[in-house]
Amino acid sequence: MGRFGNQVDQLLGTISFAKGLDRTLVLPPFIDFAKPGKAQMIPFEDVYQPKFLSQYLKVITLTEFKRDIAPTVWPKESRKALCWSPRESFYEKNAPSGCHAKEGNPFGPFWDYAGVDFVDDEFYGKIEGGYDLSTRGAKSAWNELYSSSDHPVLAFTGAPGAFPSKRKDWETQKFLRWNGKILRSARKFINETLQRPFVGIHLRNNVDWKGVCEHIHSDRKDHLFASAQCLGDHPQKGDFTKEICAPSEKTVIEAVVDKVGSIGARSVFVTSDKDYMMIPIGEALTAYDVKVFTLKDEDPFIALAVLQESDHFIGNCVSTFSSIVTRHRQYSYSQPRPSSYFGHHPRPDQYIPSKKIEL
Ligand code: GFB
Repeated sequence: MGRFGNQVDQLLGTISFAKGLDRTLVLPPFIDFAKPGKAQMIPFEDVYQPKFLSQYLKVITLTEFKRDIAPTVWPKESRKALCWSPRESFYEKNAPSGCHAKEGNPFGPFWDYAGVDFVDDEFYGKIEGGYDLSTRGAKSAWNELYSSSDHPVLAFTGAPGAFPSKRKDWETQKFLRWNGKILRSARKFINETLQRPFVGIHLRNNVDWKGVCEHIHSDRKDHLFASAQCLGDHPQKGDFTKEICAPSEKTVIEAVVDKVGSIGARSVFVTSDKDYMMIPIGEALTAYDVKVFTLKDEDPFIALAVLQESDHFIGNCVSTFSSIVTRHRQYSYSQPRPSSYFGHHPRPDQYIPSKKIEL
């Protein structure tokens, strides 16, 4: 579901599901919507290294699965799609209700890429909690209803992982290590262009984002996308303001100048899906003799890999794209690398809003 940040979020839950059932995870491709028309599939191994993830659970690439496993273990006539409950077809009014696993974009292109057609459907809505194995009885229900001897392959029409991801699954991000080509490009850029210490910032400000931030008001209590990363689960670590979602130029500049000053940064690295604010940031930093850089023809994976390596990262709390960076920094090293968020003024961790008690 969604673009890269959303897909990684759901991947974390999917990893947890496969690990919880002691199943092997067939590494799915990432789905790229950058070009109009049919979604493009990016092989998992072109983005992350399977060997690191295999330190945590059993995995197999889709290529290996298609070549070595599927033809014998999952013969064509036994391929069933697994979805929560039957639904009507979007296109064929008279078709019986079912999973309609290959209907629409990116679903059709996804399963075509996997080389899979389904002969039937299975509905797992009967399992209380669904794919959330922390629900009492869910794990044993999966093992009973879908034992690996009767159902050697579970093929889901949607990722069996929550969105937004659950905090308990965040640490798994450390097993998602960029593919060598991405890492080399990021390190080359850092070594040849940036001077350490450097502050990395993510500015999420394309037109689609404006619509997202309109849903925020001061007494909003529930989360939006990745907002739990700065606000906490309750949420208890600050007020959910519009500035957290769509920081003004003033907020961005103040945060960057403040961080450059406090860590003695010598350069700033900016990524964005729209407005890099290069001129105002550059002007604000002239007094510090600090230069501001971006990647030429920014590749989102390389951009994320550079941000992960920064000495301090300032992200957008609501964006799942930012949360890839913050999770990596939090969990991949013996000492977490520092991150902060535009517009967020943290309250101490232990503060939890108390419920009003009527006496
Ligand atoms: O990753 P994503 O789900 O994060 O979607 P959010 C945002 C996409 O925009 C990324 C591009 O996957 C990238 O393709 N993008 C964002 C960027 N920031 C950058 C950047 O700094 N550099 C580059 N190169 N690309 C939300 C979703 O996006 O957007 C919601 O969570 C919804 O589902 C909403 O779609 C509108 O979480 O930021």
